[in-house]
Amino acid sequence: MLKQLDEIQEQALAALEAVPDLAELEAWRIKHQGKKSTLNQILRDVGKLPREERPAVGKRGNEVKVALEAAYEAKKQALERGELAELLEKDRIDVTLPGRPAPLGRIHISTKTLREIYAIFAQMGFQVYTARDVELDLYNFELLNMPPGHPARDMWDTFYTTREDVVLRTHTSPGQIHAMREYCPEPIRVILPGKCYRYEQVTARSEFMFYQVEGLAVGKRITMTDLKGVMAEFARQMFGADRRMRFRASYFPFTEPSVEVDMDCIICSGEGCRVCKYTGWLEIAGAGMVHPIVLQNGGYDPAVYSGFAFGMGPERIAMLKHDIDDIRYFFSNDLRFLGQF
Ligand code: FA5
Repeated sequence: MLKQLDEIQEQALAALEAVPDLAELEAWRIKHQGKKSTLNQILRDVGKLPREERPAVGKRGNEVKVALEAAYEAKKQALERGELAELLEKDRIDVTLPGRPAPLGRIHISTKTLREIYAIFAQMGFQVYTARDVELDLYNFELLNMPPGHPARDMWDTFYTTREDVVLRTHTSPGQIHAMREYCPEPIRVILPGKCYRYEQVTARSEFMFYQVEGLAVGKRITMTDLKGVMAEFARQMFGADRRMRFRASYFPFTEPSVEVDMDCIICSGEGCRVCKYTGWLEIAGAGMVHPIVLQNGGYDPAVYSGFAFGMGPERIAMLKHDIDDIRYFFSNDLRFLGQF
């Protein structure tokens, strides 16, 4: 029996030596120290032995038990230390590695174009004046020489609100009245940028929401030549000296005479495409000499003062500049498009 106990100790310690991890250590513990282990069986049955053998077997059995327990604890601690070291090694952070770059936003192409427009007009002495997106019918139409029922109101498909006299502005021209009433009788040289809204068919060249930049100059002895000079200088700086610009006679109720300003279409080089409606020209602005009635509504005496005004579309300008063949890209939020600028 004593020899068997020696063997148990020897085998158990040898097996313990080979245990590689905590999971197998638990299996070892159950096998060698568990209730059903041979060692515990022997210790349980000590009472059944002949009286003279009992003390020696009991003593030796307990020694083996204590030895296995001590060896188990030592092994357990060694394995735990090893696993911790392994974990630390695996999770080690290289603090010298550069961080992952966070994606940065870009300036929207409309904003970028607006800023270019501001810069060009700033050189010519124009200040930025901002007016509201939601307007009274009075400013959007009436004070611009379009009383209720005026047929020219049909030029702008309007978003009305639940209040009959409140609209989403269809153009930035109502800002002309706000600016004139604020500055009168001082001379004015302002640009008025902002979003405009039109209840119209969305196509390659027309959106239902887009930007406009209005321009307004009021003073004494301002003539159509000043308008032409300002527009030509703007086009030269925006598009380059080799691009062609033309003034085409037009009609707006708030200017007289009125023109439309076209640039030659860069997309088809003047040959005709769907963006320029097969004309070879793309309209970038409406313009003209401020109508005497509008000057009067702004507080200026048309016998003394005159002025010119224009309203241009930055998206149309960006399309011409960057060869973009569809305006719908601007506000459809596709980062593949927006990231290019
Ligand atoms: C006007 O809105 C006039 N208020 C412009 C004006 C101002 C004339 C001052 C005289 C004096 P028009 O509807 O043509 O005019 O628009 C002016 C410009 O806005 C156009 O030349 C075009 O560049 C841009 N635009 C007009 N409609 C749209 C649209 N649906 N989508 C994108 N750009 C547009």
